[in-house]
Amino acid sequence: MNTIIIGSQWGDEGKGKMIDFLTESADVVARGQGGNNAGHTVIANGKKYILHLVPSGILWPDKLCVIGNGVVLDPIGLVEEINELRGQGVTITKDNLLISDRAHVVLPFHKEMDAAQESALGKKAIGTTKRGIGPTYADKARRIGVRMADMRDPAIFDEVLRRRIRMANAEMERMGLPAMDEEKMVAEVSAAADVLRPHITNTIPVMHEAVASGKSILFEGAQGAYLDVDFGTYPFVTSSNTSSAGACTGTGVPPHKIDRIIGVCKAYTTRVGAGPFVTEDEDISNHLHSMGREFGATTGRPRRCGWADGVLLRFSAMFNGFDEMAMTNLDGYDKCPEIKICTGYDLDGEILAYPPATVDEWERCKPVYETVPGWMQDISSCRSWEEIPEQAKKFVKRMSELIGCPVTTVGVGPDREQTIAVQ
Ligand code: 2SA
Ligand code: GDP
Ligand code: MG
Repeated sequence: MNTIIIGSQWGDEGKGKMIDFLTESADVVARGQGGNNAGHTVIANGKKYILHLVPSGILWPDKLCVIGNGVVLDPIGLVEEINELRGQGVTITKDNLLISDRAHVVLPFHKEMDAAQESALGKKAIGTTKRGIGPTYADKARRIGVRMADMRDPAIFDEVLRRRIRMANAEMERMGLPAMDEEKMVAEVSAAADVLRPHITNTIPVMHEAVASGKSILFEGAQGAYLDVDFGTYPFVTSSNTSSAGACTGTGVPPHKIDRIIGVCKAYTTRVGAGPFVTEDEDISNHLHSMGREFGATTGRPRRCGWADGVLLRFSAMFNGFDEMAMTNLDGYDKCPEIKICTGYDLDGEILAYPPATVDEWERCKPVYETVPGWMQDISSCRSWEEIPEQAKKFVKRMSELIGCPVTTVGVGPDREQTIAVQ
């Protein structure tokens, strides 16, 4: 069974937790896009782990983790992450963590360029994580990128790195930015390359051999569907294909080898960074933040919060091809006497069933809500569908109808055992 897991909203739906939940029955866990802008929280055995580049499968013994060709990889960031995980007792070796030789490398100047573009945009800034993601994918598209394969031979890497840094410094000068210290950058990046070198390989045959021998692969999506550079709230998006198709281009596994696509959604909606958000609501934002919830796992920024959005999820299910949906954070509504569900977008008097294409139109959309009663009780200790209150069950069923695919699990808390199968 080869399964793709995709965030169906704007990221942070709880993919890390769902992936961890499904890893038990998987042999290989692979990432195909994004970089260390991602933050996946997993709480296992009472310990909290936040993963950025390393696939969540690393927390299980005997699982193979693959960072695919579609990922943009910050070598310094990855070494830090590996060291942190090792400090928490996680075993990471060249045998359980493979890195594609085709993955593009995020260099320190990419982060500077990311920050510079954000400040140049002023009020129109995207609200990026400033991890250099956009500039690195731009290098890939401009065909001037550095790839992990270039790291294999230290002498060649030194040459490639210096050439790219000099080009970047010329570009920085044109942008009116100070040049970066070439020697310092070469030393830092080369030190990280020395640590990562044993992990670099052609991961594509590894994936194909896994498929051929009947092993189960879990494709771990990062960010969310509406941050997809093609389908999202462009230009308020990230620079990769966060939707299901990105799993194939990002790992080299062909589409017909995929058996199942699972969307992950929150019972409500969140977004971090700027851009349109039709169901955004100050009351629910304040309510969730007051409980210490909804802060960025990478940057610590408070996430914007809003009501459940059927329009968003219906379209997401369409372009991702969800077979089923895993709904997390149902417990976020425990203290809400009423819950609003958005069933349509009102754009200048016309009710849209799907989101519009431009930010200008998105921003003019008003949510059409239906209101359902809440359950007003703590559901975090529920461990089976029978224990879930009737009003919560009705909410989940209504969401399934609106999305057009079944919600098969609900989350009532961040722990591994707080995921319940819907009956
Ligand atoms: P970027 O840095 O170029 O990818 O930013 C572009 C947009 O993509 C959003 N983005 C994210 N949205 C949600 N979660 C992300 N990961 C972290 C988390 C975020 C954090 O897990 O909480 O800690 O702030 C993530 N990564 C990128 C970003 O907000 C921009 O809207
Ligand atoms: P990801 O990027 O999709 O992996 O999600 P993040 O880890 O960035 O954010 C999801 C947050 O919700 C994390 O703090 C999780 O621990 C938490 N979480 C996931 N599922 C649930 C749930 O069902 N209930 C509660 N209370 N928290 C959850
Ligand atoms: Mg996250």
